[in-house]
Amino acid sequence: MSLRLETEMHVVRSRALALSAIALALILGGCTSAEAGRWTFPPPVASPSAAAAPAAAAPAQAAVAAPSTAPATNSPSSPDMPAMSPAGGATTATTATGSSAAPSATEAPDPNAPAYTVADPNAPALLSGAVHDVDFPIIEKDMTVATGYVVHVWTFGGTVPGPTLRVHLGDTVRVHLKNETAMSHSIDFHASQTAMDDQMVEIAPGATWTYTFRADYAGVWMYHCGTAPTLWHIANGMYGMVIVEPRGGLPTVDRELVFVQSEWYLGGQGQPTSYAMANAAAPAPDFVVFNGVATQYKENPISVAAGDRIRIFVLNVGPNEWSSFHIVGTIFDTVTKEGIQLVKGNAGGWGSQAVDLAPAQGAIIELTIPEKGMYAFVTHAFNFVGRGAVGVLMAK
Ligand SMILES: [Cu+2]
Repeated sequence: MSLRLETEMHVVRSRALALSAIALALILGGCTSAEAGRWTFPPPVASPSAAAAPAAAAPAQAAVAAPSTAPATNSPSSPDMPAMSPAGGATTATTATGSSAAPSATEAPDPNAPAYTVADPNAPALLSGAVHDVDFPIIEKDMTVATGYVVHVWTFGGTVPGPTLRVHLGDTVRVHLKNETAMSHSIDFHASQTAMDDQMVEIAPGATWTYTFRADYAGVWMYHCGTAPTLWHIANGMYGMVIVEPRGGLPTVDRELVFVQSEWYLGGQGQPTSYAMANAAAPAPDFVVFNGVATQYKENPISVAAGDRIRIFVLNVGPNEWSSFHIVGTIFDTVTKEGIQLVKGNAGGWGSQAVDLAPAQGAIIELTIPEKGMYAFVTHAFNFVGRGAVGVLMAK
C-alpha cells in the first residue's frame, strides 16, 4: 500500500465550508539580536501588533490587507486572472470567502483546520556587518497550506519557506543548526561552494551543526535540506532563499517583495507530504503556492501604490515544476536571472513579460506599477493558477 493510501485513512472527509482566513503578518525576515550580529529565527512574536511591525531598517512595509479587502471572486478584471476553479475536477474546495484553491487529489478540506497564517511578503533588510551568525532550529509542526488543508511540515526556523537571509557579496555566514526533531536532516546553501561531505553533513536528532560559507556570488539562491530522499525533504518544506546583493548594493526602490514558489503533494490531513506523489515521473501537485500557502495573497492582497518602483526577489524551489513568473498588466524593465541581466533603459528598448525559473533558479525583477488598480501575479503555467499560484498587488 502506498504511503498516500495509508495516510488517506486519516483524512477527514467533509465538504462543509471552511473557516475564513484571519491571519497575522509573519515577519519572515525579522531578526532579533540576542547578541551583536546574531540573528534568531523565528523571531519572537509577543502580540499581533508586534507581529505586524516591520523589521528595523527594512524598506517600506505595509501590513497585509484584511481578508475583507479581497477582490470579489469570479470577477476578474483581466482574462489572465480566472476565478479559481477545480484543478483536477474531482473535488471543489470552496472557502467561506468564496475563493478556492482546489486540490487535484481525493482530499477534502477539513472545516476544523486552523486558518492559515499569511506570510509577510516584504523583503527583509540587509543583515548588518560582514559576518553573520544565524540560528536555524530544525522544527516539525503542523501548517495550514491552503484553507482546510494541514500538512505536518519539516522546517528551518519554524516556517515554510524558511527565513530569507539577505547579505552582501563577500560576507561570511555562519548558520547554527539545531535538530529538534526525531529525524536526521542537513542543509545545502546554493550560495556556497563546498564539498558535500564537508558542510552538508547529516545532523542527527538533538545534534547541532554550524554551516559556514562566504557569499562569493550575487544572486537569489536556494537553500534546502539534502538528506535522502532530498526530494521528500524539499517537498515537506525544508527550503528558503538567500539574497546576496551585488558589489555596491542594490539601488533604493519604493518596495521590495519576496516570493518563493513551491509545490505541495498532500499526504493526508496532518501528515507529511506524499513522497510517492512528489516522486512521480509526471508529478501532479495538489497546490502550487507563493510563500507556502495557496492563494494567500489573492485572499489578502498586497497593497502597493501606483507609480511605485517595485523589486521582487523570486525563487522557484520546486521541487519539480518550473515557474513562469508574470504580473498581469505590467512589464519587467529590469531582470537579473541567474546572473543574466536585462537593464532598464537598454539601447534596444527590450522588456520582459515572464521570467522562467527551473527548480532552484532565482531572479530579481523590477517594475513600475503603471496605474491604480489590481495586478495579479501568477506562474503563467496556467494549470497551476487554479492550484493556488496566484496573488494580487492592489495599487492605490
Ligand atoms: Cu531534512
